[in-house]
Amino acid sequence: MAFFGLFSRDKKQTLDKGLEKSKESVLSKISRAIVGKSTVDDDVLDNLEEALITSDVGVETTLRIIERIQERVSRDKYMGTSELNRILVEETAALLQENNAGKVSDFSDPLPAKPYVIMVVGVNGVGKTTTIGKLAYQYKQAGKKVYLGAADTFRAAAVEQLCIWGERVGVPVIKQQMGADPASVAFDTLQSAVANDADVVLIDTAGRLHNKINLMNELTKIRNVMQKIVPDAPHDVMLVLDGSTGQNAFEQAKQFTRATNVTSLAVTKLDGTAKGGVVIGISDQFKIPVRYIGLGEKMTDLQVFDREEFVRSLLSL
Ligand SMILES: Nc1nc2c(ncn2[C@@H]2O[C@H](COP(=O)(O)OP(=O)(O)OP(=O)(O)O)[C@@H](O)[C@H]2O)c(=O)[nH]1
Ligand SMILES: [Mg+2]
Repeated sequence: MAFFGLFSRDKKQTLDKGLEKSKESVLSKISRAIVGKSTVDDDVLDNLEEALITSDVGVETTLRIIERIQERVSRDKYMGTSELNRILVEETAALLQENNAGKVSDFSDPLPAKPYVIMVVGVNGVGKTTTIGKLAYQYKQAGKKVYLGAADTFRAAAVEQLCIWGERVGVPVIKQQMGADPASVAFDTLQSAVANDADVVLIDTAGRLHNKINLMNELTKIRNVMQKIVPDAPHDVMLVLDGSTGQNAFEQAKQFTRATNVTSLAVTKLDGTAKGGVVIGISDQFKIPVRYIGLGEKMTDLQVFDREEFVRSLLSL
């Protein structure tokens, strides 16, 4: 079987490198789970359960994985521990596949609307602006015309930061002064995008969860105002989560998806953390698909999330 058929070598190397710390951590826990054991017995499964939970996979998802492994072990009572890793990878990948059918999309795929409007949301510092910069780069590389909207008007530095990304990637940024009405910036952005025949619009927003009601009201207002220009905008509301916060990212996803209509997820900062297992839990537990993962600060450090590749990279010996 060609697992890496559609997946270039480069991409796989970036993924492996980005997940290095998480992989080291989870595999050392798994090897401790089986030390001194030749067959997969209840002790081994208990230890494996602990290894996955402490690797931020989350309790519910871990129990689902263990249950699947148990089922296989009950069919093969003398299953050796040497087979455990292969079975873990297979069952975890199958679990995620079950939950989120559909193919992995790519930046060069045709978009379902023009302009296709993506509103990016999430709490402070999770990587919204950086993810927008990386997405702009990828879409541009794929030959699409991109517009950015600086609707985070909360801080002057926020507008500036998006403008730096715009210059770096070579795409226009629509902005107003700090403190301006974010909905008005979004309106301007869509107007320019439509007038200039843009393919993709990415709207940056401020993330202040300490004032949740205001934040949600602001997002609703941005949405309503955009619809005056593009009636079905936003086509995607992308929630950005900081993967290095582990279970906290999970909690944020729960809260946000309850409060606003999120349609996709991006999990950032998976490089330099040992908590990458959280992506498995998030991908299993939320009906909303994880679409992108962030593996560093550079514009090339973003990947379309491929469940099977991710599981293989993180969990394979
Ligand atoms: N290592 C690493 N750093 C990242 C990644 N994504 C973002 N960052 C860094 O995280 C920090 C915050 O990123 P921003 O993009 O400014 O986050 P934000 O959500 O826009 O933050 P606010 O605008 O303050 O709400 C920056 O220093 C980024 O370089 C990633 O995938 N890996
Ligand atoms: Mg920002």
